[in-house]
Amino acid sequence: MRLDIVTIFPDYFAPLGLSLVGKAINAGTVDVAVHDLRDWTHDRHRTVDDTPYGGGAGMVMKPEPWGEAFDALEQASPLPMTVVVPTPAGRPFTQELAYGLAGRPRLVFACGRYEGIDQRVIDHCADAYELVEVSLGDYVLNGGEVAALAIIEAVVRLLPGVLGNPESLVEESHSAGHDQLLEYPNYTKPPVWRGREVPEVLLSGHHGRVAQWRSEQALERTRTRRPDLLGDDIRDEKRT
Ligand code: 6GU
Repeated sequence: MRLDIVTIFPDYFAPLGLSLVGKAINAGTVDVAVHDLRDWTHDRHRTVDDTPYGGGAGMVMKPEPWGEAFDALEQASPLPMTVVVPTPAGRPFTQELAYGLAGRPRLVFACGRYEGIDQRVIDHCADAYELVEVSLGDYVLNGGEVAALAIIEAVVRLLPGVLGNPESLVEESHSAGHDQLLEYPNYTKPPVWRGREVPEVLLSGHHGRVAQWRSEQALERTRTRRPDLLGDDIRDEKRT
């Protein structure tokens, strides 16, 4: 998979060289290029923003540098582009959307700052490429950079060969975000830590009871933290 990131803060993406994504880059599973939007400006101040038509607070990202950026990226590779615009006004990012993006050959992240990007850039991308506006949730970040990092990590770990143990993907596909339950709590050694004991059932060696306990814990957690993930029937069911 090819990833292009367009931003006025290329340094935000240094962590892509670390951990799992870094390994995927070194293995050649993903090819990442980070681009400074200001490279497509032509004035002395490398201006990327301007005041909003109609008035109001804040600044809007000018269309011209974005247009040149997309033209240049299009020229650089024949792979069809899926443009991902992180914005709190986007569609909610879910595991299902991560799987969808993981199936695309080339993702181009357009990271906006200020009050956003001139709408004509978004409309142009919808016409010329595949466009997905994505939100991480109902809160506001200062720009798309941190959101793009999160989306990239969620997508790259789904690519074939990236996770050490593909079984963990199978388990996840039955868990949160994929219409099931939150994960049960996990424990490791020692059996007592600062007076807190590991639940006895986990030490029992009784696989059937362990599985039963875990599914109860997962259901109870989901009921209290994320009732929206449960159907009305399960949500209202009497606890046993
Ligand atoms: Cl994807 N971008 C920005 N700028 N803010 C956000 C967001 C995305 N998701 C939640 N807040």
